[in-house]
Amino acid sequence: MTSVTAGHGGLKPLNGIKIEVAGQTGCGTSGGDGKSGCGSAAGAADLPAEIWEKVKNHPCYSEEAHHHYARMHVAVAPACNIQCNYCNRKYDCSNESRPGVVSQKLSPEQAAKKVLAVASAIPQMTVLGIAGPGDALANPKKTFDTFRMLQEQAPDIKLCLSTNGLALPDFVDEIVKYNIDHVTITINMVDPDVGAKIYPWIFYNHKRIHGREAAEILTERQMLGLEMLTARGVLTKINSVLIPGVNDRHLIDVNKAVKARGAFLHNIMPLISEAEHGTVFGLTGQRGPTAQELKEVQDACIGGANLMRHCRQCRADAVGLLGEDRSSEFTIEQVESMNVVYDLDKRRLYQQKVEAQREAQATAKTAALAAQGEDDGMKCLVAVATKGQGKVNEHFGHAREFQIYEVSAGGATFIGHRRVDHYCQGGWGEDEVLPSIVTAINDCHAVLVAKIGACPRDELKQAGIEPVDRYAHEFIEQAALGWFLDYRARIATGEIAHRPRGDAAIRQGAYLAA
Ligand code: CLF
Ligand code: SF4
Repeated sequence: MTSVTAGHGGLKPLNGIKIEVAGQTGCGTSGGDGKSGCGSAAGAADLPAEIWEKVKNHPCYSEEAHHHYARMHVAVAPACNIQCNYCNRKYDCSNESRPGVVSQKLSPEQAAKKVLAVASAIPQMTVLGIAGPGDALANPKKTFDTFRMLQEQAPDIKLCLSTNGLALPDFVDEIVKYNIDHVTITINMVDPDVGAKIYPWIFYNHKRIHGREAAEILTERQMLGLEMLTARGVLTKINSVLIPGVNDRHLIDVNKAVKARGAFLHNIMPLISEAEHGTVFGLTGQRGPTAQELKEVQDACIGGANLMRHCRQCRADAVGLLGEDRSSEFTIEQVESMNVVYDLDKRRLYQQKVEAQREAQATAKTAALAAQGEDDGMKCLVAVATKGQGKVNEHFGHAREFQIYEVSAGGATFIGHRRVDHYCQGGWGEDEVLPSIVTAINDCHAVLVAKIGACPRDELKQAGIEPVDRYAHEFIEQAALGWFLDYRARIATGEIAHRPRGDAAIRQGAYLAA
C-alpha cells in the first residue's frame, strides 16, 4: 500500500505514522478482526481503558451503547467543497430522512442553545455531531464556533464531526484543540478511477477540479487526514457508501487501506438512490444493494478494520436514539421558548441507571450463552422489534424498524436493521403494509416482538417467518439465544425442519422520520 505522498496539496508524506498506528489500531479487540461493531461486542475488558472511555457512551462507536444512548446533530454547516453523485442537499421533506437533508439551518449560537435544551430533556444524549447538511470542514468557522461554545457550556457532551476529508489535513490542530475525540471520514474509494465515477468535481485551492484528477486529490487528502488524526490519538470512523457495480468489491481494498492507517471502525452503508431525490445516481437509475449484497461485502471485510453495522444514515439535524428522530420536538422556535436548566447531576444520575441496565444485559447474555449446547455451525437471522434499552419491547404493529441478529450457539450478533412502515395505523392493521415488512425481513427465521395480532401472525407464518412474543421485555441477546435453543430442540425432535431463507430488501424510498 502506498503511503501518502506530497501531492496536489504540496503536503509532506507522514512517513512512519503507519507503522506507529498499526500497533494501536482500533479497539484492539482480538486484533481488530473485523467483527461487527468494534467496541460493541467489545467491552471494557477488550479495550485499552482510554479507548473504552471514549467509546462506551457513543452510540455510533459502540453497538451496545446505541441501545441506550442518543446523539444529536446540529445543522450549522450548509456548504460543501465536493460533489457526490448520491447527494442533493436541495431536497427537503418532513417525511424524509437521509444524510444531507435538514429542515432548519442553525447559527452556532442557535446550535449551542439547542444542544443544551436537548441535553436537559434527554439525559441519555451523550454526543453532539456536526454532519452537514454540507461538509463540517467546508464551514470551519461555524463548526468550530459551535464546538467552542459547547466545550464551555456542556463539558460532559462528547464532540463528533463528519467530513468528506478534502479539507481535513488543514484542521487537525483545531480538532485536537477542541477535544473532538471522534471524526468520521467518508471514503468511498482509494482508486481514482473508481472515484471518478462517484465524484464529478471537487473545489480545492480556489479551483474546481473534475474527473480522475479530482478523485486523486481527494483520496490523497483523505488518507493524509486519517494518518494525521491517528497520530494525534483521535478515533476515526470511515463511512463508505456501497454502490453496486461501482465500488462494491473495491470496498474491501478501502477497508484494508483505512485499517493500515489506524481507522477505529469502518461503516459500510447501502446507497440510498431514488429518482425522486434528484441525485445523479437516482436519475441515472443506479440501484442500491440488497440486504444480502451488503452483508456479503461486510462479511468479506472480516479480518480488516472493525465493522459498524448499526448506522441509521441520519439526517444532519437528527435528535435521539439511532433509529428514532425527535428533531421535530426541538425546532428553533420551540427551543427559544424553553426554559433550559442544564443539570449535570441529573444527567449523571440517569446515566448511572443506564450503566446498571447494561450490566444486567451483559449478565443475561452470558447466562443464555452458557445454556447453548455444542456449536454445530448452524446460523439463523432473527428480526427484533425494540424501542431501546436493549430489550424486545416493541409491538409488531408499532415497529418502524427491525433490528437483525445473527444467532448461533456461539452468540447473538447484531448485523443490521431494516426500516419498515408502521403495520398498525390508527388501531387497525394495514394489510397493504404487511408484504413490504415481510420483504424487509425475508431472510429471517423468526421475528421477536413484545406483542403481535392474530392477522399478521398468520401471514408471517405463511411466509415462513415465526412470530415470537414469549420473550417480551427480555434483553435481546437473551431472547434470541433462548429462541435459538428452542428452535434447535424442535429440529432435533423432528417437529420442524431447518430451511434456508431468501434475500431481503433494504428500503430505498424516502426514509420516514420516526
Ligand atoms: Fe453523528 Fe456520525 Fe458522530 Fe454519530 S452519526 S457525526 S458518528 S454522532 Fe452514526 Fe448517524 Fe450513522 Fe453517522 S448512525 S450516520 S454513523
Ligand atoms: Fe453531499 Fe456530503 Fe458529498 Fe458534500 S460530501 S456532496 S454534503 S454527501
